Amino acid sequence: MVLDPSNHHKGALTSKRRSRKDALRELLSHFHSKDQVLITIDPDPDAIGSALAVKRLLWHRVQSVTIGIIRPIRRLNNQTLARLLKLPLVQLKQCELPSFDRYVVVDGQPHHNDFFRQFAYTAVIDHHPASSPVEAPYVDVRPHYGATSTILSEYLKAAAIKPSQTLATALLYGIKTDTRSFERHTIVEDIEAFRSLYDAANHNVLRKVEISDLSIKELKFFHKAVERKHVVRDRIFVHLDEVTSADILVEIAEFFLKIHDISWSIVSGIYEENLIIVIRNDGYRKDAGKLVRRAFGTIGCAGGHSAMARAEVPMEKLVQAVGKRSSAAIERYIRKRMSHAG
Ligand SMILES: [Mn+2]
Repeated sequence: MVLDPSNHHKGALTSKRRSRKDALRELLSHFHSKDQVLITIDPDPDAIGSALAVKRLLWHRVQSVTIGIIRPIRRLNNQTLARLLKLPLVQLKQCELPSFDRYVVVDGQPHHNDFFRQFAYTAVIDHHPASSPVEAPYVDVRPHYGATSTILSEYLKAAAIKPSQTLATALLYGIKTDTRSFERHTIVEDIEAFRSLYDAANHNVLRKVEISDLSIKELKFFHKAVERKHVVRDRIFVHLDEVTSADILVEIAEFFLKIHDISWSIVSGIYEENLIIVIRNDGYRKDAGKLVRRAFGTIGCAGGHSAMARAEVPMEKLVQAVGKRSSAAIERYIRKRMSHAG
């Protein structure tokens, strides 16, 4: 069955509440006390929060619940979340999968990847659009929701479960990341769930998670950036040669914008044989996107918004245009293109 509460009982609140209770009852009816349950997730914050909520819903109702992640957690923020909250996540390996009695997927659907595809799921709870029909005994897909964590918060409420601090923190972070703090794809249910979780969450942990963007290895790029920077009026330029990820360019560009009389920061580096140029400005009467398109649109791909933009130029083309590959030459080229463009 496909459950979409927005289409049912649109009238009275009581009937809406009953429908959520019905959904909960139906979900739980598919699980038995002897079951060993595996929840599979692609570990982003929304999926992690949702999986923890399902584990809580099934607590004392089944033999065991394992949360299996189908790939290692890459984002440092999410690694911090898992470490600080000591989350019980198990890395699944394709070659040695133990067998379980029931399988659940949250914040994803069976056809989303090959790993999911191999399981006969008992329950699918998700907020992505159902691009192809989902076959499972219990399906709750609500594409209009900002986060699956919101959907699971409603199940917890229907079950009269007060989430623990760990669960509330994970769900809150799931809602925050998927809605980008309510800047996109948000409905009133997401805000309601956020509000109801807020007091129970650990905001110190949340803050540390949200600012954990750097690894100790990346500090050397800050060092290099501070030493190599060129300031031209209210613009700061730096070229960092080869970098280990494009994200570090964003971190440094945002860091330089903290300098009070700097309005623009232009940080570049080479990643996977592309020159990547990251631009940030203070957003006042400026258009970084337009500037970067004018400066680099003909030689590579370039685009962005008024306060943030990015360009990527294949090194082959760059070397043709610059004549050589030296740091100084590349930096000079970027400065020249930027000043000609505006
Ligand atoms: Mn999600």
